[in-house]
Order: sequence, then C-alpha cells, then structure tokens
Amino acid sequence: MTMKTIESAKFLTSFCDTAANMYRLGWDERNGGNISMLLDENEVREYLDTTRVIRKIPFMGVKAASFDASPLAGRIFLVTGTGKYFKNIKDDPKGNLGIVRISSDGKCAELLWGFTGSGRPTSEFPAHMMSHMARLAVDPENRVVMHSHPTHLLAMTYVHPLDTAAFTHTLWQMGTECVVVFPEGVEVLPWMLCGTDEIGAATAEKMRSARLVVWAMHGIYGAGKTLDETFGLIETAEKAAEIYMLTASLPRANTITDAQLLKLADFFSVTPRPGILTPNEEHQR
Ligand code: 2HA
Ligand code: ZN
Repeated sequence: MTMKTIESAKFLTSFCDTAANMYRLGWDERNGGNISMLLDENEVREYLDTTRVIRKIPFMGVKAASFDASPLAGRIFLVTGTGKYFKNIKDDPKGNLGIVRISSDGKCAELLWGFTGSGRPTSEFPAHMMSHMARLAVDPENRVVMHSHPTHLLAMTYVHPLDTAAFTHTLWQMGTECVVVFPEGVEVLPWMLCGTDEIGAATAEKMRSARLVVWAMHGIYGAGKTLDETFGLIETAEKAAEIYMLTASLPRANTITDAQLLKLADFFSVTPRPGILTPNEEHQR
C-alpha cells in the first residue's frame, strides 16, 4: 500500500498554519511557545507505519516518581520541538515538529516521524501531557494544548493583581465577547520555574476548571478541541489584555457593568464562573 505524504495531511498543514499565525502576531519570539495535538491513530496510519519507532525519547525535566503519563499510553501527539523556532515551522515541519507515541509504560515518547537529527519534544512536554490528561478528564474531545507569550497578556501580569477572579473580571470587561468566549474565566499561576513537573502539575490542576491558564510574567496555556478553538481563546484573551494595557493608565470614563455582562451570558446561554460578577453592581474597577 502506498502511503499519502504526511506533508499534505490536514492535521499537519493546519498545525503549521497555526504556528505561523502565532509567530506573525508576535506571541512566539525565538524558541518561545509550544503546541501539542492529540492525533487520531487511524488517521496517522494513512501516512505512517506506526509500528516503526525511529527512537525512544525519555521525558525531560521530570522526576520519574511524580510524573506518570501512563493514562496517555499509546496516544499519538504532534508536538513542537525543544529549542525550535515557530518562525521556521512552516518551511521545515519535519525538522521542527515530531509525531510521538507515549510508550506503554508512560515513561518515554516513541518517535514516529520528524525531529530530524537529534530533535526532541518541547521542554514543556510534561506540562503539556499533564494538561492533556486534565482536559481529557473534563472534555473527552480535547485535543490541543498550546503555550505562547502573547505580548499584552504578559504585560498585564506585571501591572494587574494576579488573582483569578480579578484578572478574569478585568478581561471580561475589556471586550463584549470575552464572557461568551471564555465564561469559565482564566486561571492565573504565580511566577514559577518553567520546564518542570511542578509547573506542569500546577497548570494541569488549573486546567480542570478553565481552558486558559496564565503564567505570570511568562505567558499563557490554552486548551481546546481544535487548533482554531484554542488559538481563538488565546487570541480573544490577548485582545482584551491589549485593550486593558491601552486604557489602564487613562481615566476610565466607561465600562461594561456586571449587570451587562450577566445579560450577555444569559443571551448567549453561557454560565459565567461563579463569584466574579455581582448583579446590579456598577463595577468601575
Ligand atoms: O519552549 O516557551 O516555556 C519555550 C518556552 C518555554
Ligand atoms: Zn514559554
């Protein structure tokens, strides 16, 4: 049986297009950011002999005792490489991306395609795998985890209180669609050392209640069913943060009130995260 060339696979071309868009928007300077996407095994088999493992790659930055990817054993992911630049992904997918399967003992990644030379998955692979496990537990259709450094969200973490309720409330106020796009709000983590299983576990814990997790003074994690959903979530939060940064130092003459945000949620049939909006309150925060 002749196989189709993987470079033409929709899952690969849309992944490359998404990375190119993220780069274009300035979210992924140098080797900043990383994406992982759960693939459908039957679809992968149209392009690859999945019995052929190129090499086995141990997970980096994790303590074997506290990191267990075995719930994902056998699952196949398309993932960006460590040290690779988003700028270069579209022109050289095979050198910058890899398709890996989580080994049956959950201890390493089996390379099926890509990472030419000695490439390996992103340093944030533990955070990605833990986030996939957390999201799959609440949404079996979740496939994408995405990390990047969107400029205005990052700026906002330097000047805005970092608690989840206050951060969410401000973002919801900064654009009419925000409460509809991410009604569960955004979770916020304090600054932590990246690339470790500690930040991975903390991110995954927050991912149980939200698809967006802000890493203070670093960036954001997003999760969703598709590349478009996940990209769109980050894009919407980033746009709101941009409006905030454009207006935070100016006297606020107008705002969207809590009553109006509740009206929006009601009209679009979404349930805003409890504890953030106060009916009848004219928030001018
Ligand atoms: O992959 O963004 O957080 C580079 C990063 C690490
Ligand atoms: Zn980062």
